[in-house]
Amino acid sequence: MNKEQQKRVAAIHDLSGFGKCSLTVALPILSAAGIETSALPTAILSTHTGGILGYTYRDLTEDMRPFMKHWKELDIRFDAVYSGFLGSFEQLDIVKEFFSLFKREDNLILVDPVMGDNGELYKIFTPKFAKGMRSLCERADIIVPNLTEAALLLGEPYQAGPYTKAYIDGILHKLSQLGPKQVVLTGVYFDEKELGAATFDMERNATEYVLTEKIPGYYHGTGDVFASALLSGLLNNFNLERSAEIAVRFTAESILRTFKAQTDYRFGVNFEQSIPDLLKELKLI
Ligand code: PXL
Repeated sequence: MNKEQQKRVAAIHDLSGFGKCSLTVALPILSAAGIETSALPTAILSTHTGGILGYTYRDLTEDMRPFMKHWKELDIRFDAVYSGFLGSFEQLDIVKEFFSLFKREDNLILVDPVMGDNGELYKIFTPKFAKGMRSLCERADIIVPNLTEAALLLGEPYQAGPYTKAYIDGILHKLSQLGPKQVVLTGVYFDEKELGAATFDMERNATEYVLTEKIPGYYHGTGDVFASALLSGLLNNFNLERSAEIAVRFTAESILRTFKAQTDYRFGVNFEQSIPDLLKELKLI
């Protein structure tokens, strides 16, 4: 690939108008990181579904295949395909088709298997959906689940933390056995002081932990902030471990700013004002 050529991502997520998550997080972060981002919206909601009642939900399943077909006709090539929140079994099938159509030797398929957090499924999902999501993860190069999603993918009961290294290593290995060569697990902590991510690279048989100070409270959309920053690192040619470090730092800084401002935890984190620091970490400025 021509080194001067800008990288391009296909981001397959919902658009939640308020409450920062999915596309309203992925687009600004990837764009700021210098990456062209094409959006394939799976649904349009007034807000995300996490703790906010009365949201509107317009399903866009019918539009997804025509989007995909048009992009293929235009011969658009992607350096990464990045999927997140999917609303139905049919959308899982469509995204699998998308992967088949746009997979290339040298591109990256990243699946964030958005299904739940804190041991609970998000309201719109059923346990059966987890099986479908597992078959999508089988086709990914890299997956980015939290510990709730990891348990759902593996068909195991959720375990609350703090965790042991043996438990986390076991989860990482089992997830990589599903198919992805790289796994990044979020929400990892071994004590109440620190929290972060664990990475596993199957080809190098390498496991790393990236932990940072734990901030009290639960903040919505942080999985999307993390995965978008991780992909920004990978597409700026940082390795898995360094990209995870960049993403942990960016997410933690965004959470800390939100915590200090005492913003409603459901509204998402202030990642926007961490972008200058992200760009420094990415050596873009
Ligand atoms: O951040 C995950 C997410 C994405 N999209 C929608 C959601 C959620 C989590 O609740 O509801 C619509």
